[in-house]
Amino acid sequence: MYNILNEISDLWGFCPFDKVKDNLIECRAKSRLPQDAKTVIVFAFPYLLPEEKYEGLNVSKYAAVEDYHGIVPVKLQQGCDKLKELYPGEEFVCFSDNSPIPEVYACCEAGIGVKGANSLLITEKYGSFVFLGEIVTTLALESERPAAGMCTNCGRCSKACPTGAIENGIINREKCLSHITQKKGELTPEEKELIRKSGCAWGCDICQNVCPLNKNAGTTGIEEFIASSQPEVTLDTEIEGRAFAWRGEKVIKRNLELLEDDNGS
Ligand code: B12
Repeated sequence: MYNILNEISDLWGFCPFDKVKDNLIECRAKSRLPQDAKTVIVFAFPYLLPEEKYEGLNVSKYAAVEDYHGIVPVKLQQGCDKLKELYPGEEFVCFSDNSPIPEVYACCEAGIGVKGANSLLITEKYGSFVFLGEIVTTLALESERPAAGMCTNCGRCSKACPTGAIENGIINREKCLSHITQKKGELTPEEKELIRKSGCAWGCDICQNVCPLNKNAGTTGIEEFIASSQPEVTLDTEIEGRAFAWRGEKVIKRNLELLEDDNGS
């Protein structure tokens, strides 16, 4: 069984389903949860590239590689199929992002990292530059690692956040610049200015880049991410398969034009 989990990712752990069952996120995917779920097998997928691969970067690092929504679920589903062969009487259902599981919390319970004041999971090996995904199963599995706690709360992320979105270890998602870059329609002059100043047309990495626990974050070995890296997005970039595609062409183009305005002025 461990071989199957290691093939999915080198970073995984077990969280009892009971720990998350009262804090599930309301979403359509919730109906796919197995009836008698006992364990959430959580996985972290690193996506950080070597520094030289970020030349010209004008989107957040997670958006510089192919959209993980097309990669992580495939790896998880392959794992589910193999686990089902091994345990035919049990159910295995995978989720990532569009998931009823509060992923950061489940990973902390499984002991694969700590929750940062920036609300993200920080792992020892890859820092917070990881995507999360999970397999929810009826199989009862004993957690191997103790549950992890919080980061050191050094305050750097909250000080560096240009919108003041992080207060006392709690993030205000409406204020988060990543959220602002994803908003549809006309932005306020203040929001436009924030995007221009950040130089980032999609997402935001400021709270991650300043985190001391990310200082020695390891780079990804996942071929699909390495091969697909494209740090600079332009108005001509094919958006299909990119992290910003789901929001439609208008939003990323609007943001890119804001950055162009800045370069021209
Ligand atoms: C909505 C969302 C966003 C929103 C809001 C983010 C936020 N922090 O609230 C926006 C658009 C702003 C966003 C931005 C980003 N996101 Co986002 N996002 C999500 C998503 C889809 C849902 C999060 C959510 O709403 N959770 C529900 C809330 C209520 O959860 P919560 O605050 O953690 O609290 C719950 C638990 O902690 C738990 N809990 C807490 N304490 C306790 C105690 C006990 C005893 C118990 C039982 C439970 C419990 O209960 C709470 C209620 O359910 C998750 C995927 C997922 N399914 O989790 C990705 C996710 C968190 N995002 C991710 C990423 C990569 C990002 C960005 C880095 C992208 C970027 N570069 O721009 C930024 C980072 C911004 C930031 N600092 O958070 C990754 C994070 C990976 C990591 N290392 O942690 C995730 C996990 C997606 C993934 N599958 O990889 N995101």
